Amino acid sequence: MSRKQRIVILRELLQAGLDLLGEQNEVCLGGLGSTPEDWLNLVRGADAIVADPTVPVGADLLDSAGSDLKLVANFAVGYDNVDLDACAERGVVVTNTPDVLTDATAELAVALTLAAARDVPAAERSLRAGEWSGWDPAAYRGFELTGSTVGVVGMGRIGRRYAEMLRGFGVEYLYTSRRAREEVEVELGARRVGLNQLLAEADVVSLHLSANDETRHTINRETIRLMKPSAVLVNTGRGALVDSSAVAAALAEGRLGAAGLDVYEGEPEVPPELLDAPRTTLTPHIGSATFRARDRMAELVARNIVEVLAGRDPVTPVG
Ligand code: 8YV
Repeated sequence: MSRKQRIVILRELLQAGLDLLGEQNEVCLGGLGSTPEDWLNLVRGADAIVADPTVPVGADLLDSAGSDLKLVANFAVGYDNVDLDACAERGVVVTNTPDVLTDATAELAVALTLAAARDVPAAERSLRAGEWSGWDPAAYRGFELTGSTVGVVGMGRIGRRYAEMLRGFGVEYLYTSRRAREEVEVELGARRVGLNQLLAEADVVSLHLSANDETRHTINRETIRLMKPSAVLVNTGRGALVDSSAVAAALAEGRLGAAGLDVYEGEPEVPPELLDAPRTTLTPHIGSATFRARDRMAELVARNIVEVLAGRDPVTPVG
């Protein structure tokens, strides 16, 4: 009888995914509280590993898994936590969960755009604190999205969906992308420009880049100087795209209008300077956190495992 395949879920996989893994496999769960030390032990002898953005997958983990390892299935579309070279050197396939979270993440970017522009969290806090003393024409004023210029930094799947969702606001679009995206130019009248021009002209700057050495701190002290003092910055990509101290300082000094952020460097810590900064809407990395998207992500993780362990091609390989 052939041996059971060992699938190690380093933290958590939703039931929708577990249901597809089948009883013929051995499935081990680390749980949300598991530590890097636990992971090194758990992976021993694994045929497949399920990771997520909080689990760095590097040479040490791969070596601890050993030579049976065939697949790292990342429970996310972003895979900056995975050392792709180390996986390739060991012949380990890497997969992610694209498409199924595009709508959910784009919707959160829209929500953050509006919430930050109108500073909904501060208004809500003020109401709850009993500070609302009646109608005041000068109070609680924010920025209006209608008719504004929206800069989409990174016109991939999520950036495009975000742009499409804003159509009803009659906005103009600028975008950056490694290559021209004819579809969005035709569909939305979007203009491809360099980053500096986008930052100088946009009323809203929404980041949809993957995190790597080139994109680290795309928004920093210098690039913020190019932005309008009323600009709204939105980040649903990765925390590393933004120098949070520079953003917090610019907000405090009135050199930036507002920020809606879902991701942070060093999660789950949130840079304290952001917590103290005015006009910030901060959410805890919930871009894909809808019932539908998370279930479909979990299913895609499982489908990749089933295919690769059966010796077939992965459904959504990376690289
Ligand atoms: C979360 C994401 O990381 O897919 C990504 O890249 O950032 C989000 O979907 C994911 O939900 C955590 O598992």
